[in-house]
Amino acid sequence: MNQSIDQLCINTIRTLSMDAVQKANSGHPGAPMGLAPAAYVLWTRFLRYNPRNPSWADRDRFVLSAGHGSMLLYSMLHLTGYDLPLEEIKNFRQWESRTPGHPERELTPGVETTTGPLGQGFGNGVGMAIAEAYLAARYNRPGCEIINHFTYGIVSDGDLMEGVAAEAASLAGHLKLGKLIYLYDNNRISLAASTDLTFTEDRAARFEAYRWHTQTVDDGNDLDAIDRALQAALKETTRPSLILLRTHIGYGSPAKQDTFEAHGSPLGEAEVKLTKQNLGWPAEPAFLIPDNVRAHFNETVSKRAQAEAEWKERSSAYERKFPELARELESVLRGNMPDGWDLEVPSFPADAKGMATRVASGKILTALALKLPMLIGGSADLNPSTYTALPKLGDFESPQRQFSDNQGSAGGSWGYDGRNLHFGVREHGMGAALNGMAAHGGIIPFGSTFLIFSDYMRPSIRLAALMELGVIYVFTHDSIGVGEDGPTHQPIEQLVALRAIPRLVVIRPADANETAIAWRVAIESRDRPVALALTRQNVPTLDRTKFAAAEGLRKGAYILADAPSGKPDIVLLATGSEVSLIVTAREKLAEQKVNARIVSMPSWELFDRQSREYRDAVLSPAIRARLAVEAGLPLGWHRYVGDNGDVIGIDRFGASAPGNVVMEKLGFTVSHVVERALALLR
Ligand SMILES: Cc1ncc(C[n+]2csc(CCOP(=O)(O)OP(=O)(O)O)c2C)c(N)n1
Repeated sequence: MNQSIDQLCINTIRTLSMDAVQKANSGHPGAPMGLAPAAYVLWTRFLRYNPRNPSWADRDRFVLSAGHGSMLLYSMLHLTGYDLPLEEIKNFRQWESRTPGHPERELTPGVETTTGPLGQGFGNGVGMAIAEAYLAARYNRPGCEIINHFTYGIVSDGDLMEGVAAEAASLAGHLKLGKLIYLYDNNRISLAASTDLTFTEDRAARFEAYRWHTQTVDDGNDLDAIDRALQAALKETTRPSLILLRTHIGYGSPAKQDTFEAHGSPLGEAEVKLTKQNLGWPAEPAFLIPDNVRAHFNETVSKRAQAEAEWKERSSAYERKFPELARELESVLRGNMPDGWDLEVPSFPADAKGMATRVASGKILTALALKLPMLIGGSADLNPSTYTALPKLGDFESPQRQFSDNQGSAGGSWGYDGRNLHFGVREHGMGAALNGMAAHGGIIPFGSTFLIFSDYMRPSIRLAALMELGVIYVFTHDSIGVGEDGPTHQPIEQLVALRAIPRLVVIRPADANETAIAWRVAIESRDRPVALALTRQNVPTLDRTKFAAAEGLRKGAYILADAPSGKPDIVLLATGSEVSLIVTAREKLAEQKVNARIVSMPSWELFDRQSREYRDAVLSPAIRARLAVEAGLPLGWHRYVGDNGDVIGIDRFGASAPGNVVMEKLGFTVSHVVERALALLR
């Protein structure tokens, strides 16, 4: 093959991708074929990584937001020597292979984040750049840059069309994240059509308006032009970069280049042959990697991996000069908690008037943040309502930005060492960025909004669960108890919808002390996201000398108070604000000689993890009269109350009126609980 070594490498990437898709008879060959030159330049001249240590903390991050082009990433990971043998490439999209249809974090070494739902990766990259900027600002010292890396990404038409990318781009531009560099695969084709039918805005102008640095490269095969654009992007330090790269989907395929047929199905045996011929490539064998291509990649990669060796030297110097900071950084990167991290978490005295769990949460979060430098986050423009500001711990903003009006500032420093993220009214962008922050490492991210708007970030929450990321969501205004804002703001099906996401832990604490335990569980949960559902309205702080300790929350459900004999006539279950209803209902029932056990059940997921023995001890399946009370959709509760049990829930939308009135009208009163309990016993 009479081709330059660059060309041979690029055609190897193309043909590996084509062959893998063809063998699997499924997948997306077109994007990898068009993007091969850009990926080649990026991996051989720019990215700093070490395939032998994929989790090296200061590596550059790479996000393939267009996850359908996964074969591009797998080809690169294989050629650059990650632990991804050719057998895995041949096993693309097969059961238990490490080359799944879309890139999956944790499954494939070198894959930083799970992508596939378009736009999410774009937002993850923004979160990674936020994490890098924070850790750099906190731990670097003049002459000692211990954290200093870039976040690169490849984004597609689909990514840029999705709303989540618009939110994330707007945020990144505002934050002046200069170390974020995206290559946009401008191939003018998406899954079902030419972008002439769908996507004709001036993308460069749009990103300029977001205050991004944009460049256009007209020829996606021009390695020098790609190189120059990436160099210029590196030099731009106060704006994220978008390089609009004109590529051709299915490049080299005589019949399918520039058509949407190249997007999502194998080229076909005959077309693969013709394409290889066109590229000056032998038809056989499939999965051909010429020896000189192997040698070239090996040589290049060993040079690139030098970066880690140099970093280790810098690390040793850093440890000598700043031993305390170095220790903190190491433990933060490992995800270890400092000793006594929860010692300052308040406990709350019994109080019949009580406190909203969102308010308790604010006090607890403030105490935790003082001990945990890795805990950073904020809300989607709702801090005054969600109590998620960290007072005096700084605002995460570019040090370059001048503010004429700093209302809403949390106080403390302005800069990338600020712990308060002002996400703006961008729930979905926030969700995607939180995932990127968690995936980056060194951060425990939290994000907050009203429970009703969890719907706006649900796709990101699902991915956090899929990726096993320890993101914390603070969802306040968790029921019709919200009141006057009315049905648009009153969650009904949101709790159940969140519980439906596998691996997500949903916790709806009953009072201030349960909230303190819930936060501990959330901090400790480093491989599962946790959603806290908190009240807007006051709830009584239970007297724990009369009721079981709030520690019981760790088990998901626990007996607050039992029938005197331990043999109740009825079991009452409730979560969150409704726990106080069953507490009083128990007293009323006792007046009528009915013995009730009351169970606080803040988390189904935590409860389901307990032994059968424990679960039976709490629910007593032999007792058929079981009543659950929750101000949300009753769906799912019969699993706990049984076929003969009953649920007081809500299967309609809420209403606009004061919260206590809406609660009363929809049946959340002690007398209604008592009435339904007695009905069950009859
Ligand atoms: C949120 C979301 N919606 C829809 C899809 C299905 N889908 C996969 S790729 C794609 C469009 C592909 O167009 P483009 O992003 O331009 O990629 P290219 O065809 O250039 O590879 C669509 C609609 C998806 N993956 N994610």
